[in-house]
Amino acid sequence: MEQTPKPAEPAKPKGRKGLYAVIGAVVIIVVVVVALWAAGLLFPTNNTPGTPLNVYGTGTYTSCSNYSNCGFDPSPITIAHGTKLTWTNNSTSAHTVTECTSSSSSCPDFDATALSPSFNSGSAGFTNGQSYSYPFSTAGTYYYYCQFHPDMHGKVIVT
Ligand SMILES: [Cu+2]
Repeated sequence: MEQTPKPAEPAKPKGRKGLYAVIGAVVIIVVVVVALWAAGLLFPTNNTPGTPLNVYGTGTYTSCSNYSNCGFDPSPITIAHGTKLTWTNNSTSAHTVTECTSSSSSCPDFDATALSPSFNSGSAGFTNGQSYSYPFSTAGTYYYYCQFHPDMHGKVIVT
């Protein structure tokens, strides 16, 4: 009987071990993405409001001092990690939410601009009716201030 040559089998990708590694990697990626999504850390720029924080102010700010005629309320605030805070400007001036040193007595201090803050609403600030949100994923105590009115300062305790 004549033997017909078998067509060459397609090359196996990388064997079963390689396949399992790929499947494992895909599963891990899916789990991480779902976990981040559940924690609200994915798509942080969406419009879902977080825990509200009032940025208030009256007058000309020439004598702006926290807890009298301008500031962040409530402060301090205690939240669970994974919670997003949303600061809303209800005053007539622009303000910033800018992380600063971890010492309450020196926050804000005059070196705060050198800190490379981990959260910062931006040097342009946000104006009346606008909001700035930041999701806090890591437990700790955070301090922040307003770059325009350094007497405005706040504290966030993340558990
Ligand atoms: Cu301000």
